[in-house]
Amino acid sequence: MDRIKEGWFSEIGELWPGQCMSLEVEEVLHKEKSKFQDVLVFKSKTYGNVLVLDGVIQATDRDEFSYQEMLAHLPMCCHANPKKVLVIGGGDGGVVREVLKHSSVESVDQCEIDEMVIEVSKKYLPQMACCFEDPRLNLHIKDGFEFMGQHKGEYDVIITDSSDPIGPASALFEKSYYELMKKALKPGGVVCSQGECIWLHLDLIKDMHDFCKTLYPSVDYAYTAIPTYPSGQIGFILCSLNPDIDFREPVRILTEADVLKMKLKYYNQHIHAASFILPEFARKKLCSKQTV
Ligand code: JA2
Repeated sequence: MDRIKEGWFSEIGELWPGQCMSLEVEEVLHKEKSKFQDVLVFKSKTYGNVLVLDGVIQATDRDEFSYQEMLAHLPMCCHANPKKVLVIGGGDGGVVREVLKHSSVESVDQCEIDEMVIEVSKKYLPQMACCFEDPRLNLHIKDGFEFMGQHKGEYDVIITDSSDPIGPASALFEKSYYELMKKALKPGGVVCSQGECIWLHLDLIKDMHDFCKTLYPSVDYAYTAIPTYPSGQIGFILCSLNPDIDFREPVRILTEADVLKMKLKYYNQHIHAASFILPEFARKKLCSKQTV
């Protein structure tokens, strides 16, 4: 399907029926089918370079920091001393870039299924793919679900930076994956996953929130504003085996000096707390007992 017409890319998809985001295209930089998906990178008129997988926008130069910083720093700041971190997916490199800004981190395993995503990101999204040579990073080109099953009690923080539940990432939205993550965590560990959007996927979020609560004593949901994801928002599901954790109150507060030193453009201690405050329709749904 050709998604570029008359110089505009349109993100048409069954997960957001009846609506789409369009970006004006200056130049197509890369178009290829990988083993897993269609990979497209184009230079847009006003959002910099854009990575698209199977017709779905994954990252743009202009607004990626909103998603990458929140997905990384929400869980990292809720752990007292995160040393060993696992990132599933995230082949653009942005989340690893953020994780490595924490000086407590000794090693990061990253497991990305599609090597082509990493290769095109190194070439066309260098501000994201800037840390693949870091000696603390161990890169695995593998299926994330399988990788998770092979690691037990190893990680302080596990971050799942996945595309949507249709396509190669679908298994990462299932209960069995959250069971495997639970086993892969160290005591007191924290997980944080791409959690879709309350305007479009509240049923899916409710379902995940419910099954997470059967597995973990602490579960919460936060979200961020990002213009190029459907409906302009995307959320994060946080879980921990530590029953005393309050995700809304980070155990490590980044000072203004930290924020400056880490070159953060979105995350700070105030947005951390604010990101968990849901509008009433979503708060009510996630609090309610029924699973409908
Ligand atoms: N972007 C990615 C990724 C995994 C690999 C490379 C880029 C994302 N996960 C987040 C996508 C959010 C999708 C919103 N419709």
